[in-house]
Amino acid sequence: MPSVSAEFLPPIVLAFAASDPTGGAGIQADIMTLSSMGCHPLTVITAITVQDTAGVEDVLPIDADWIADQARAVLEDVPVAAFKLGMLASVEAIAAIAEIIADYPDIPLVFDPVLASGRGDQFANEDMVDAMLELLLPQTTILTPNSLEARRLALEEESDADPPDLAECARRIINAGCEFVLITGTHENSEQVVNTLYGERGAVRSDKWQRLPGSYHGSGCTLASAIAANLAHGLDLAEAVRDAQDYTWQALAAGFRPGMGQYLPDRFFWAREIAQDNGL
Ligand code: PXL
Repeated sequence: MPSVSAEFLPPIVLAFAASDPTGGAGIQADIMTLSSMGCHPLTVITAITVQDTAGVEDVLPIDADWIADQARAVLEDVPVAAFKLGMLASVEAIAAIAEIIADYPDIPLVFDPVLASGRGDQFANEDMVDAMLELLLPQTTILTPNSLEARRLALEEESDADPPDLAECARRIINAGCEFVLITGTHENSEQVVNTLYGERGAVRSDKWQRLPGSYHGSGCTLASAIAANLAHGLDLAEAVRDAQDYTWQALAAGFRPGMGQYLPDRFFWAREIAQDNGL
C-alpha cells in the first residue's frame, strides 16, 4: 500500500564509492551521512575493500562495465539532485563514470579525490590521478581534497622543487577545470583545523575548527557527502560547505571507537541526543 506521502520525494543523491566493511568510510559513510541529512542515497559500488578499523588489507576494483550498468539503471529510473564521487579504483572506472556524468551537466558534482586513506594506504596510482584531472575535474562542482591530496594533484599539474603552498595548489586545481576546491587542513601542523574554500578568484571562505584529539576514519567521506546533501537540498555552495563542516565536526566529536584502530564518526549524533533527552 502506498503511504499518504506517496507524492513526497526526498532529495536524491547518487554516490559512487567503495565498500568499507567497518562502516567508517566509503559507501557506508555516504549512506549514513546522506540519510542522516534527509536525503535518499542511490549507490554505485566502485570497489570492495577488506579492512578493519586499523588499516586496509586489500581492494577489489569492480569492473568498469558493472559500474556503468549500476549507474545507468538507477539514473534512467530516478531523478538525482547531486552526484558524489569517492574512491575510484581504476582508470577504466574513472573513464566510465566521466562518460556517464557528462550526460547530466546540470547536476552538481561533489568529488572527494580519495588518493590514500588517512592512515596512509595508497589507493590511486599516477595514471589514475592523471585520469581524474583530465576527465573528472572539468565536470566537478566542488573537489574536496585534504592538503596531502591537494599537493599531489597540484604537482601532477606542474612540478617544481619546493612544494607549493595550499593557495597555489588550489589555483592549479581550479585551472584543471573544477569550479571550487575545499582543501581540508586536518593533516597540517596547525593548532586548529583550517579548511579553505577556493574559487576562480581565490579564497572564498576559511573556517577554523577545534582540533579533536582522536584519529578518525571516514571524516572526508562524511564531509563530501554532507556537502552533496546540502546542495541537493538547494543550499548555495558556500553555505553548503559551511554547514557540512559543522555537521562533520559534530559527528567526529561524538565519534566512537568500536575496535582496536581508529574512531568512527557518529553520523546520527542528533538522534542519540534526542533519545537521551527522552530518557532512552
Ligand atoms: O577515507 C577515504 C576512504 C574512502 N573509501 C574507502 C576507504 C577510505 C579509507 O580507508 O576505505 C572505501
